[in-house]
Parts: sequence; structure tokens; C-alpha cells
Amino acid sequence: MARFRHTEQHQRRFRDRQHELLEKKAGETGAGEPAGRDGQVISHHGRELLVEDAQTGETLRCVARRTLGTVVTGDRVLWVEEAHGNGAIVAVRPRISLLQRPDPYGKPKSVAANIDQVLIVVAPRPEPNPTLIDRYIVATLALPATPILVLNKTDLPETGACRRLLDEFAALGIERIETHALAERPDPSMDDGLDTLRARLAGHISLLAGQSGVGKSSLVRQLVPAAAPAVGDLSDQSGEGRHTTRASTLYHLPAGGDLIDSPGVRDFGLWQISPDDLARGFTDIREHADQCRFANCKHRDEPGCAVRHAAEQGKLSLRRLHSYLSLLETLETERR
Ligand SMILES: Nc1nc2c(ncn2[C@@H]2O[C@H](COP(=O)(O)OP(=O)(O)OP(=O)(O)O)[C@@H](O)[C@H]2O)c(=O)[nH]1
Ligand SMILES: [Mg+2]
Ligand SMILES: [Zn+2]
Repeated sequence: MARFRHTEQHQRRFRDRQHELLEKKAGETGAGEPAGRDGQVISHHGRELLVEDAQTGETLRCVARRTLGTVVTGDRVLWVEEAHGNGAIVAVRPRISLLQRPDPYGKPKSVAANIDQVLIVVAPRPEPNPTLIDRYIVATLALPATPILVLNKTDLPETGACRRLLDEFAALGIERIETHALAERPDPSMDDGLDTLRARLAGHISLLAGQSGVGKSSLVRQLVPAAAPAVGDLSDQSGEGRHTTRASTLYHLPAGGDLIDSPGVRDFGLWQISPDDLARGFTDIREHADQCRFANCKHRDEPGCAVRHAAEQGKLSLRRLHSYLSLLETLETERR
């Protein structure tokens, strides 16, 4: 079978067709095809999607028409029924945001759509990776969305060291919330931080992001009482009692808003980030850059560099500066 090629003309035609479908009211027909019903993608795993019908709240498995491109958890869609009770997504509503990262082959991989907050979850164990946090912050601000740092597993003795590590992000003005996500608390008087988190999540569409094992799914279980792995859930459970999340899944919060759990990452690369986007994620560096001798100072080895001077004096984290320089270098190589 000849592979279907998406020429410019084709893509334009499909965009027009999508537009036409979106303009129609549900149930109306056009060109022999039902306009589709409104829904929200609540889980995706590869090409398999779970869609929640906007009216009935029922979920069904769907595939997306190939011509639509990427369809991802959080997307608002129009779908039609197909044989065997499955569905097909025929149109995707315009998004407010789409978080993407490069896959190992350098192609964009979509994480979630329409989010306005990213909870960057870290824990004393597994050991945090500060440059991963740097990149999450840059990608979140570029969406644009609000990053929030969540320090989970505050019951563990290494919490103090973890707190100190996160202090270098304080200069960015990013909120930090400390949580404990297990039902049994070692000390019942200890604040589990969940009420603070609930208040921040209400009315927003938030993504839980971070390394595997930091407690993202455990937080979901505390925040969404009805979140026990739903029937038809696309996630899968690995052996040995570990429940590594395999699919991004959206949950409705009791106080309004949605929370998306995503599979843990080992790494998070930046996708289509400009040097300006990068600078926005490093305001701690930008703060000193005004005083550099040269307006176009790159803070590498220029004389009179106020940024390096600040780092040497301990007014700026040297690790953050190195991270910024290395990310900038990667961006510049990619753009060449
Ligand atoms: N001590 C302690 N353990 C926790 C806490 N929260 C979660 N855990 C444990 O940490 C382990 C990993 O938790 P998960 O919620 O599956 O982590 P995750 O971030 O969803 O991991 P992935 O799905 O692989 O990305 C489990 O054994 C949890 O019981 C906490 O606050 N304190
Ligand atoms: Mg998980
Ligand atoms: Zn400089």
C-alpha cells in the first residue's frame, strides 16, 4: 500500500475540514459524516486514546484519524462512533498549550495539551537531578504555564538536603510546596501539604511531571479519591508491586480543575526553545547580566562579566550558570 503523504495542500484541506467540523453543532451532519460529539482525551498510550464524552461522562477507546497529527491527553476533541463500540477522533479543538519533548530520535513527543500549570515533583529518593528541574522550568514558562516545585516524601530523613538543593530555585520566585503522599503518616501531627496543593490545583489543568518513583501517582491517589485505576485505564502495572505509570492520564479534581499524571522520565530534553525562552527560565542569571561590561556578553569568558562575578561571590548558583551555558550551547548547535 502506498504510504499516504501529507502534502501542504492535503494538510490545508484537512485543516479546513477540521474547522468545518468544529463549527458545526454536535449531531449535525455534513458530507455524509456526523459532525461528532464533544469529548476530552483523558488518556493516551501510543496511538490508543481514551476519550470522555462531554455529555454523558462515559469513556471509550478511540483512534485518531491519521490526518489529525498528534492527539494527546488533555485535548478537547470531536469524535464519532465506529464499529465495536470504539470511536474515532475527527477533530481537535484549538489548544491553549502543548507540552512536547524530543524523543530519542529527535522527533517531538507530546506529553499533554491545554495545561496551565506544571508540578515538578522531586523527592529525597530517587536522588533529584537539578538540571532536569532547570529544563522543566524553561519548558513550562515557554508554554506558557506556571511551574510549581513539589518536594514529596518529606517523611524521609534526607529531606533537609533536598530542601537545600531546591533553595537555588528560590531566586526565580517559583512556589515550593512540601508534601507527604502516603496514607499512613509517621507523625500524625505532620502537615502533609495536601491542602496547600489542593488550593493551587483548583480550577487549573495541571501536569504532574518528574522522575520515576518520586510519588506522582501517589499524590493523585490522595488528591482524587475516585482515582483507583479505572476500568479501561490504559496504564499497565509492572511486576514486583511497582506501579510505574505507562500512560498520561487525566483526572477531574473534586474542587474543579484537572490533574494529569504522566510517566516518570529519566531525562527531559527541550523542544523548540529559543534563547529568549531559555533566558526566561534563568531570571537569576539575567538579574546580573545588566551589569556585564558588554551588552551582548555571553557570560563565558568575556572580561567584566557580572554574572560570573556574582557566581564566584556566591550570589548566584555556579551550577545554574553552568547549566544555562550548556543549554545555550545545545540550542546554538541545533540552530546552526
Ligand atoms: N516515604 C514515602 N514514600 C512515598 C511517598 N509518596 C510515594 N511514595 C512511594 O514511592 C514509590 C513510588 O511512588 P509512585 O507514586 O508510583 O511514583 P511515580 O512518580 O508515580 O512513579 P512513575 O509512575 O514511575 O513515574 C511508591 O513505593 C510509593 O509508595 C511519600 O510521601 N513518602
Ligand atoms: Mg506514576
Ligand atoms: Zn556576562
